[in-house]
Amino acid sequence: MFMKYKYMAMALFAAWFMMSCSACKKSTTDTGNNLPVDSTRIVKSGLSHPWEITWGPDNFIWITERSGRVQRIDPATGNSSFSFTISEVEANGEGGLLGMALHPDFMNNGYLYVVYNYDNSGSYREKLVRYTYSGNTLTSAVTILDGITAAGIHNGARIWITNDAEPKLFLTTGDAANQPSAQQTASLNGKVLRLNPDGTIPPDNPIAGNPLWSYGHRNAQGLVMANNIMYASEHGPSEEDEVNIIEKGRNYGWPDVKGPCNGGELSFCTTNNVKEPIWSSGGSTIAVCGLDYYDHDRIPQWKNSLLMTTLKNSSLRQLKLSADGQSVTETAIFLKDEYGRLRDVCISPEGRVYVCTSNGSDDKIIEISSLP
Ligand SMILES: [Ca+2]
Ligand SMILES: [Ca+2]
Repeated sequence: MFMKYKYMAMALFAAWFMMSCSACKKSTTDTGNNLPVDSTRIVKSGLSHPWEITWGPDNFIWITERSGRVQRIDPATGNSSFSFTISEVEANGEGGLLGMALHPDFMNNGYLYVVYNYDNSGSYREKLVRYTYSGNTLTSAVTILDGITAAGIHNGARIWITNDAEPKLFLTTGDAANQPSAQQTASLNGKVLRLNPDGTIPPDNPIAGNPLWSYGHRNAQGLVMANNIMYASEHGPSEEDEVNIIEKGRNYGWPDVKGPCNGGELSFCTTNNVKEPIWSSGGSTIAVCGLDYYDHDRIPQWKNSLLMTTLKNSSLRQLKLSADGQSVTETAIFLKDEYGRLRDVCISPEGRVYVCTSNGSDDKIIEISSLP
């Protein structure tokens, strides 16, 4: 009888602990503050604010620079075999040419998607445009989505296209310095948007006729899908950078909630079913940016991890995932202060990792082939 009550008390305590601790940060282990990498190699230098680096199905690195240039770079030599400048791009503060993605069937259709900021009759705006790569140039520009508000800060924007029979295009947008827009479902800002690659709106989006997929985002600049889970990294204000798992129709809290739900945020979180981050930076920020998923034998220490670049903290962060991908179990820091601000990351099919800097002059692409 005594044992029965003891177990009941333990179960009640466990239930209370789980409820009261729903806002607690998941326990993660920091395995190192500045771990060494070896076999780094400068692939390319002389760049200016590279924003996107992505590994193409042609085994070249495709890159955008904020001023409007798209290039195709040979990862072995650093030679640029193709360069095209989008003249409409207007770089202003953080704005300019931002994310880029190649269609899964790029080798056949040549579809290349870019998102950039431009001047629309005196208004600074953001749009998503599809080009066709053909004859070693970009032709046939088609506007896929327009009318996103842009500003000198908080423009997002990463693109992810799923590799399905019917691919879907996801785009992160920032609040463009207008915080309430993130909670307004009619606004295109502060969202993860979901479109068909031709710009039409999928019928199974959360709100009919609306590209909104999730909302309450401040400025997400990293986006990757792995094992059917979509991860996004998001800049916090003076605290609480976030990594989120993006789910259909969910509210991610901004500007009412920063990082996990706690203190005065709890009632908003309950009322709005806010989805908490799987990782956040706590009381300071490191300016989290490009995100990719690593699961290759070449660097076994990084298997089943998110790799995330940071600007302010000038590092590459490893976020080791749990087996189900739903939480972060360990974090580690690499390349800290070695190359300056790091903007984006991509991974080759052979498991080599590439990062690009964002220092503003003589920016570089750096290859990491192994860890000690
Ligand atoms: Ca959030
Ligand atoms: Ca909070």
